[in-house]
Amino acid sequence: MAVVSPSELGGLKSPEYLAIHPQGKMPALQRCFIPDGDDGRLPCLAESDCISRMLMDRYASLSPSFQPCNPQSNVIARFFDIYLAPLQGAMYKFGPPFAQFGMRADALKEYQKQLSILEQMIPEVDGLYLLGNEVSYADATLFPSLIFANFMLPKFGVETPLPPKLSKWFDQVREEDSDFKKIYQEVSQTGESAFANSIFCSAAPLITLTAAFPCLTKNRL
Ligand SMILES: N[C@@H](CCC(=O)N[C@@H](CS)C(=O)NCC(=O)O)C(=O)O
Repeated sequence: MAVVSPSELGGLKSPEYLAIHPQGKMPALQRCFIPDGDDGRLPCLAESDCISRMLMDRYASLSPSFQPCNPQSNVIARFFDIYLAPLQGAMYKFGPPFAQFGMRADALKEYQKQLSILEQMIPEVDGLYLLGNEVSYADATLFPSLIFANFMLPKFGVETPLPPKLSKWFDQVREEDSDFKKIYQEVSQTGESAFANSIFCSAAPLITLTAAFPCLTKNRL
């Protein structure tokens, strides 16, 4: 599978990219890039949730399955997509609007409130992953975006970016699962170098993060 920056197609809002994703957002999947992917049904697929579900279905015979039919995993993933993901722009967009908010501070406060609600949805289970010993779609949905939140929130004065259960899980998977470790290094190194190259400025946040982080969504796993 090839990962291509939308800038190679003229940018997110170019006619070429809008033909792939009418909302001009990342990610989008061109099915011809996956083995046997261009089966004539849909040449392009937008929305990270739909891309992920298509891939889980297509590779269902491979392990791990990511538990695509587990209601608890799905509810965590859906909660994240609906209530947290739209607020992420407050951590990288240069100016408003930030979802329904005109002020960055209000959007960041709402993001933290939603994180605390998400925390209550995390079950008390033993095991490396959110739902126990098997990785699920919930892990794949939360992890890449929470690397970003963990990296960015302190730059806005938030000293403890992740609540306790999420923080424990986050540290565990990034240390003990080699795929999560790889994603962690990839996303955080991109952030560090963006700061080093002054794409960000902590004094006056900021930001052209969309360019710095090709995609912060679940299908990075
Ligand atoms: N619901 C969409 C959200 C996609 C999204 O907001 N992507 C961000 C980057 S992670 C983006 O493309 N932002 C640029 C913009 O909104 O112009 C999904 O999950 O695919």
